[in-house]
Amino acid sequence: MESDASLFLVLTDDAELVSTLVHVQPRGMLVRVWCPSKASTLQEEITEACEAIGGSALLAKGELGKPAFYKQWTDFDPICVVLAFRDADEHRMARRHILDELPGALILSLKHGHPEESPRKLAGGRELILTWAELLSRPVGAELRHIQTTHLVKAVRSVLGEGDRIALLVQPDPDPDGLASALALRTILGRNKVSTPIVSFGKVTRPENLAMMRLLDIEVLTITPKELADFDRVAMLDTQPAHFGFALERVDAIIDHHPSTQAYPQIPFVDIRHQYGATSTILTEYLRAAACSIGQRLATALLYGIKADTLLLNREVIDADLDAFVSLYPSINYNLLRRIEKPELPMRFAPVLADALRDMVCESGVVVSCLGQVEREDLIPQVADFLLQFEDVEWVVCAGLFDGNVVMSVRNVGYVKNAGDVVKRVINGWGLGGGHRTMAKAIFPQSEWKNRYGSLSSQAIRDVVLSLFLQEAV
Ligand SMILES: [Mn+2]
Repeated sequence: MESDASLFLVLTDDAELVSTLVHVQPRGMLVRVWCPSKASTLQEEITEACEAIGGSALLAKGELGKPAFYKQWTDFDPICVVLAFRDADEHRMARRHILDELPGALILSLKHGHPEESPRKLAGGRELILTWAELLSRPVGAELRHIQTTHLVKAVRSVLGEGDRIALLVQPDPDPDGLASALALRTILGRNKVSTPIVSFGKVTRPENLAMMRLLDIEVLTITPKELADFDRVAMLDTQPAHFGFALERVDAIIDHHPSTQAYPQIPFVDIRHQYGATSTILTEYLRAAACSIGQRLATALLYGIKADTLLLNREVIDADLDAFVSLYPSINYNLLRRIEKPELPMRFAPVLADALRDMVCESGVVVSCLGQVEREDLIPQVADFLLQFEDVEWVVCAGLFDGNVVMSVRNVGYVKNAGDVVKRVINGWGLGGGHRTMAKAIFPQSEWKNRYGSLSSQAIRDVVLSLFLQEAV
C-alpha cells in the first residue's frame, strides 16, 4: 500500500448515494466503497452501482463490525469518510470504529431528521454532521420557486397580453431596480418600447441613473396621472398604489418588493415579495422560468438593479437575490457596468480636483475637502470615495456647490459611528439628507449657509465642515 495517498471512503447502505458520491468524488483521491462481504440484496445493489461507474475496483468488501476492515487504510492521509446509514445503530457502530482505528480521518455524517436536531458541526474537529433536510432545502426550494414562477409568468402574460398599449409604471424618481424590472417585463411580454413604454410621473435625476439610461438606451416617458387612462393596461414595477397619495386611474398588475401596507384584492395580478432585496430579482426569476434569453443589455440592467438596491448585496439579501446575481453575472457587459457606476470625469475637472487635494484638511481621522462649484453632482461622491483610500482615514466629507446648494458626500470605514446618524445630527433640522452605516449625503441651501457661516469660499466651507464633523463623528 502506498503511503501518504489520500482516500475517499464511502460507508453507506444506500446504493443511490454510492453512485452520486462516486460522481462527485474529490479529484486525485482514491475512492473506496464499502460492500458487505456476505451475499445480500445490498451487496448486489452496491456492486451494480460501482460497476456502472468505476468498475469493481472501487469495492471494498468487509464487515463493518470488525476493526480489521478499517485498519487496512491507516497509511492513507488525508482520509475522508462519508458515513450514511439509515439504521442508527449501524451508523453509530461504524462511526465508533472510524474514531478508534482511523484517528486522522475526517467524517461527513449524513443524517435524516430536522436540521435543528443535529446541528451542523465539526465535532472534535473531525466530524461534520449534515442532515438531508439541510442539504436539500436550498436547491429544492429554488426548484419549487421555479415551478411556481412558471405559473406567475403565464398569469401576468394573460392579464397584460390583451392590451394594445401597456404602461410600465415606475416610481416618480425612477431608480435602477425599477427601470431594469420594467425592461425585463417588456421582454417577458415580447413587446417593444413603442407599444409598451416605461412611464413615470417624475423624471430620473440621479447621475448614475441617468448614466444607466444613456448607456443602456432606456427611455422613460413622463406622464401625468390622468394620462394613465390612455393605456389599455398598466403594470406597476418596484412600487405599488399605496406609495402614491392619490388613487390611480388604472392598475392591472403589481410586481414589487416593498412591504405592502394594504391588500389589493381588486387588482388582477399582484406579486409582492417584501423579503426580496430587489424587484429585479423577481423579474430575473420570471425570465428564467419563461426561458427568455437575457441579452447583455438586460442582464447588465438587472444586475445593476440588484446591486443598487442591496448596496452590492450588503443589505437584506436572501438566497433568491444571490442566485439571480450569480445567474446574470456571466451575461453582463462589464465595461458598461463600470461606466454606469463610475461615470467618467470631465478633463476640465482635473485642475479642480488638484486644488481640492492640495487644500484638503485631515484631523483625527477626518478628511474634509471642498470642490467649490461643480458642473455635475456625482463628482462630489466620486471624490469622497477616492479620499477614503488614504491610510488612517476613518471619515471623509467632500463638499461642493451645486444647483444653489452646499452638497456633502460622507463616507466612513464602517467600524465607526453610523454615517446616517452623524449626518442627521450635522443637519440638525435645517438641511436635507441621511444615509446608511458607511455612506450619507447632506444638502443645505447656499443662502441659509451664508447667513449662518458667512462665506461660501471653499476654505471657509471646509473649516466649518471639519469642526461640525469633529464634534459629531469623532
Ligand atoms: Mn427596488
